[in-house]
Amino acid sequence: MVQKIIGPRALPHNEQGEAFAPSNIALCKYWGKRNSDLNLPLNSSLSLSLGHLGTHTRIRANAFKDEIYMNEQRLDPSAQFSSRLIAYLDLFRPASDCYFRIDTHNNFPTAAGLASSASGYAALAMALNNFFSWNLDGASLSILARLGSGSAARSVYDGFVEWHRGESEDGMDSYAEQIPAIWSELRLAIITVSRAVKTIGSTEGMRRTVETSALYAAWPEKATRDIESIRHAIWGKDFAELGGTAESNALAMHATMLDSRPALLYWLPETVAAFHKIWRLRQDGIQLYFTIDAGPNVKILFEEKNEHIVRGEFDDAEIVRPFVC
Ligand code: 2P0
Repeated sequence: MVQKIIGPRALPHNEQGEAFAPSNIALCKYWGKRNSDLNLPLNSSLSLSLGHLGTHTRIRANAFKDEIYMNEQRLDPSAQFSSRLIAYLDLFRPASDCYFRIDTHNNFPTAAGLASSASGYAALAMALNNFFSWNLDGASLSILARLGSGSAARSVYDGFVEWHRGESEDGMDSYAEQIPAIWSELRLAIITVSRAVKTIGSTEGMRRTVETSALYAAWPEKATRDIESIRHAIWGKDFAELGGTAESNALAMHATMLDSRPALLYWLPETVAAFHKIWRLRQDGIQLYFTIDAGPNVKILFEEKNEHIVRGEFDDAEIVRPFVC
């Protein structure tokens, strides 16, 4: 598959290649794979990129071995993070004795509990594209990023992004595209409930859900309907439809997790308390909606006019303006 995109590997390279990719939060979630080697999803998904919050990566040639630095710290090559990254680099080496030095920086607070794999693999695929001067288009970059981590397929663009699940077995039609809409007043707040590393990662969580949850059968169809509604909401700038659908989609994903054996529950008491607080404020007429990924931290969707309320009600909220430079 990689050869179909980049052609023969024996290319000269530049002195270095670098790129930035934003983190992203799905409004319609990716949950479940039909092929775990190629990260091919069972449903399409739709996300919002987080503007300036993301990963910057620089790649250079290195003698003798790969070296990976994250936020200036040299990583142990045998750590799980490094071996996954090195296996990804293996897909692109022009020769087996060609090594890389990777310097990667996440500018979002680690405490925010944002997944680093989405922006990380998108930035790496884009930095490789610059290093080898492949001149790839967005769809090809999205496919290469997807091979590192599914959600990275969406992080090669800013703004609203739809990742089409595709149908083909080789995954060449499973890539993301930008939805060219701008919604300057849209805001997202990250409410950090826990900084602990989760015990069950998304890859394992998805596998368990697909294999054991009876409710999962209804999920791909729900996701298809939700993407339709979110697209409609984006083009009509209908915030209640956007937020309401995103919230319902996240809760449905968690329902399939709860239905798994053994059950998967990523929520903490503080997570549920945040849900209740958001619902209470909504009953009082303040348009706040939440979404939540495979972890305990809550993301609130709101419009600019309610920013002071979110700041007042949620002390440690990290507020993101996805469409403001
Ligand atoms: C998403 N998540 O759409 C969903 C919602 C978590 C919950 O994409 O196995 O780290 O690398 O393809 O991309 C997290 O899954 O999983 C994710 P892999 P990934 O954002």
